[in-house]
Parts: sequence; C-alpha cells; structure tokens
Amino acid sequence: MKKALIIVDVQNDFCEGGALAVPGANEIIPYINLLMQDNEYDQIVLTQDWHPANHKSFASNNGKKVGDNIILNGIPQFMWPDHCVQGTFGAEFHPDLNRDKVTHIIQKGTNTDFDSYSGFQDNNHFMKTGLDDFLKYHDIQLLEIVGLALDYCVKFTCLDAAQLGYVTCLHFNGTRGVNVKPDSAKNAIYEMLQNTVTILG
Ligand code: VGL
Ligand code: ZN
Repeated sequence: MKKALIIVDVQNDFCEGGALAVPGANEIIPYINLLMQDNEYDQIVLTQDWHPANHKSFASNNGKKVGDNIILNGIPQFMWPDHCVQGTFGAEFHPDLNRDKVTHIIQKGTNTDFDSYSGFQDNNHFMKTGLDDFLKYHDIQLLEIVGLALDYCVKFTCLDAAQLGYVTCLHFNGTRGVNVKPDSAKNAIYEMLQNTVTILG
C-alpha cells in the first residue's frame, strides 16, 4: 500500500510572528522534519495558501473587521486578516521546514471569490485543486496529514481525504489549532473521529 505525507500550509503567516499566527505552530516543524527523515513516503505534498491581494476572505477587502462573518457565494465566510498573499514573505513556506523530499506542491485559495480550506477543493465544492488526481495517479491509498491550522485547513483536508476513500491519519503532534472560536480545535478532533479519520498520538 502506497502512502503519502500531506503537509498543510506550513507558511510564515501561520507561524510565530505571522499575520495569522497559530499558537505553537513552530513546534510542529521539527516533528514534521523527523517524520520525513524516519519514514519512506511514496509522495510528500505541501499545500500552500496562495491568495491574491484582493481575496474575499480578507476583512480588509469587505469593509469588515477580523472575526466578522459574511455570506460569500451563499455560504458563511469568516473574515481573516490579510494573509498568504501571493509573492509575499508570509506566503512562503517556513524556512525551517525541510523540503528535500517534497515531490509536489498544491496551491489553493487562488480565486478571489472563493476560499479554500481543504487541500482538495474550494469551500463551495466548485473547483478541485488537483490533489486527488495527483494522489490517484500515483496509486496512493494512505494519507498521513500534518500542518496548520488544525481547526480549518487540516480539518477540511482530512474530512475530504476520508470522504474520497483514503485511509486517513492525522498526526496530533504535527498540528496546532488557531482556535479563533472557543473549543474549535477540540471539536475538530471529534468531527474527524466521527468521520473515520484516525488520530495518531
Ligand atoms: C487557513 C484560515 C484562512 C488555514 C487558511 O491554513 O488553516 N485558515 N486561510
Ligand atoms: Zn487563507
């Protein structure tokens, strides 16, 4: 059985000092580097949040405050600070992340009007990113998932992975939650467990 490691959004803006810093984010980087050193993955994929400056998920582009909610294309959209703007330092992968064995990069959130938490598709389920096609082409059946943020992009990537039929494992030590809403990381764990995602300690 072939397996892949999916590393979600380990980018400067989600790490210490970033525009949308996830508490404890930097602690997961050595853990992820060890996983890559100690395991033989058939593929290692990075996802990269990669927004145009006028992206509709940014509070600043809607005359809103960070933390507000709007309806975007018929679904609720949390208003984020500007983050991971294409071509900026904040959108780059954290320099401590070892990229030697990375085989593929998936960029998401590139369409101004649609946010994309999952590495597989946008939040409206309108466009696929190419991740599923890539993994199927390479005969991958098992996914180990790590990265940021547990309660957003990691959760939705895990749920889609399980739904698409992959054996899906989340490394609890390889992720951190942003917890902009109380208990959202804890609730994300329960939701994943209820949807056949295995949590590895
Ligand atoms: C993410 C909020 C906005 C994430 C991305 O990577 O979890 N969260 N964009
Ligand atoms: Zn984003």
